[in-house]
Amino acid sequence: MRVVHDPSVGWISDSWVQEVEPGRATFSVLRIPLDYAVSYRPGTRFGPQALVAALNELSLYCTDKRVSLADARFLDLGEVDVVHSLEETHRNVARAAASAPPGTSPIFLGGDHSITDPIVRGLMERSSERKIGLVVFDAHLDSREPVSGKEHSGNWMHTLGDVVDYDAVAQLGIGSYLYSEEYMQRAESSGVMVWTPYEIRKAGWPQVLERVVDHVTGAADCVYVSVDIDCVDQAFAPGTSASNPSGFLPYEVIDAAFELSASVDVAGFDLVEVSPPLDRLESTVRVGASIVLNHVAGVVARRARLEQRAESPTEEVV
Ligand SMILES: [Mn+2]
Repeated sequence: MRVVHDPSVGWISDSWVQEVEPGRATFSVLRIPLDYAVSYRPGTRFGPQALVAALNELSLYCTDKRVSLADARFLDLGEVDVVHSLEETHRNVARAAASAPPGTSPIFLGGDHSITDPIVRGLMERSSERKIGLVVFDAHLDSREPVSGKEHSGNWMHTLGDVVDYDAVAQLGIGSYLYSEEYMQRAESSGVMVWTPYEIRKAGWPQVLERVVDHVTGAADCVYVSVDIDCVDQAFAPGTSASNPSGFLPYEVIDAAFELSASVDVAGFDLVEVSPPLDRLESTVRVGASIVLNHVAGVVARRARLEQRAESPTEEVV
């Protein structure tokens, strides 16, 4: 069945462009259909196309935050070339991230979580003068030691340690009964700020996000945001390789994506681990698409606030 859109609403599907339009908030979108670095069940190679299809069913208005995305444009950078060698594929990812057009805010649609390592390296090359911190939403620490010949998506946080300062990293959503005490201690003693869903609910989201932003921006100039959809509870996001009970509710991550991007300079954003073959009623991919758009809405809101401040510098804009 073909959905007929009311043209007066304004849809994401009408906002995909081939060139940067001056004056517009433009997001460069790169699709990375990779799934053979996944640690458990494959299928994320179908994530990017499903996410784009889900995005195309959405309008350009964020009702929750009353933010219009009418001026947002999505520069389609296409798909990264995924080849049999993971090393070569990662090189392609890094190259593509490094060449995201200046002035655009890059969004990466995965794909398994192994892509975050080469993306961050590529973005560091793209703007080498700025130090990048990380805010990661994930049920997993992804800090395992790489095992030769068994490279998988569970060690990118470990491998990024040679270029990222862990004092500028926060991981939100780590699940219970997935790691030993030693893993948590190692993460926290290396400088990473770790929050479990339970701890966040006890402390309150606004307070936690404030502390996360303080932590990360205290040691970095800008922030890369990575969202592994398995941070969302398996009741809402079953379509992922390693789904989890006791994860976040969808709206918690959807809202946090907005609040973060509205308050800090985001160097790039990824949404990974959506696996359509494991999904049910497209619920996982729709949660993922909403998270992506709330990130977009946050960037648009921050940009509008900065422009307003530039126009009336004497006024205090909160
Ligand atoms: Mn994960």
